[in-house]
Amino acid sequence: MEQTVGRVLVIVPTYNERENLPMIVRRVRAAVPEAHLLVADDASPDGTGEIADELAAADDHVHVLHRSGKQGLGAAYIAGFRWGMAEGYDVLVEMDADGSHQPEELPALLRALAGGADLAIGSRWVPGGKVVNWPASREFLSRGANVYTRMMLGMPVRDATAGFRAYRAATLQKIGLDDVESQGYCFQVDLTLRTVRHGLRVAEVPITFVERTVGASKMSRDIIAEALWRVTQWGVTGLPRRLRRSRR
Ligand SMILES: Nc1nc2c(ncn2[C@@H]2O[C@H](COP(=O)(O)OP(=O)(O)O)[C@@H](O)[C@H]2O)c(=O)[nH]1
Ligand SMILES: [Mg+2]
Repeated sequence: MEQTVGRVLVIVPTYNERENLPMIVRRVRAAVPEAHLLVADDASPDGTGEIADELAAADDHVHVLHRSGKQGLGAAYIAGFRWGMAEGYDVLVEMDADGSHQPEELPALLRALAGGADLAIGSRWVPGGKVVNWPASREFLSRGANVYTRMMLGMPVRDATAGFRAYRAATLQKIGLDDVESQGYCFQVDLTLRTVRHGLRVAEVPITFVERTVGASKMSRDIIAEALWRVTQWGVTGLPRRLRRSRR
């Protein structure tokens, strides 16, 4: 597998995930033994950073990026991407620490890259995709966010907010990370839009998303507000471009 896509770095952003981190590291190491892991911890008050250090000390495939404080998922991933690209990884994977993204499904994402995709998204909202243990309110939020995103941005992507994905390093180089302002979960939509606008190939791979059983979600009103505001803004500023396209 790895021969076909090159060196893989799985980036796991953490904020208060001490109960989850050892489990997710163990599962990634078992599912894709060649891959390396980078834990990007925002100085979690619960000591996740120290646990990450212990895991890294015991395993040369595990690395830690300590950040100074909670700055959002987008900022943590950008720091992780930069670290991984500087280290020469060919594929940068995004994966939550809480078990929602099953490491056992990572090989399917990597296969999609090997098959020619520039970005492989682990999708809940394509045929075969599933969500386990979500309250109706959370499913409504995710489906609604994706319907709104598709309407505003006109992207042919069913799960643009998904956080389980694999990028080729070349994709991130092409789309550029320097001017990404998204801090929260709209970071996912932001990078998807950039990838589509660059004419790069996005593959959606069905996954089963399993809601966490331990620890707390960091989803918040502020994160939803940022996403709504930014997607609306991208939709409005991108409108002339969509109209030009549709006339052709
Ligand atoms: N480093 C860092 N990680 C974060 C931040 N916000 C969320 N995360 C991590 O991102 C992943 C997804 O967050 P989670 O709370 O599970 O979101 P949900 O699955 O949408 O409810 C988890 O691994 C979190 O620990 C942040 O501000 N900084
Ligand atoms: Mg979660």
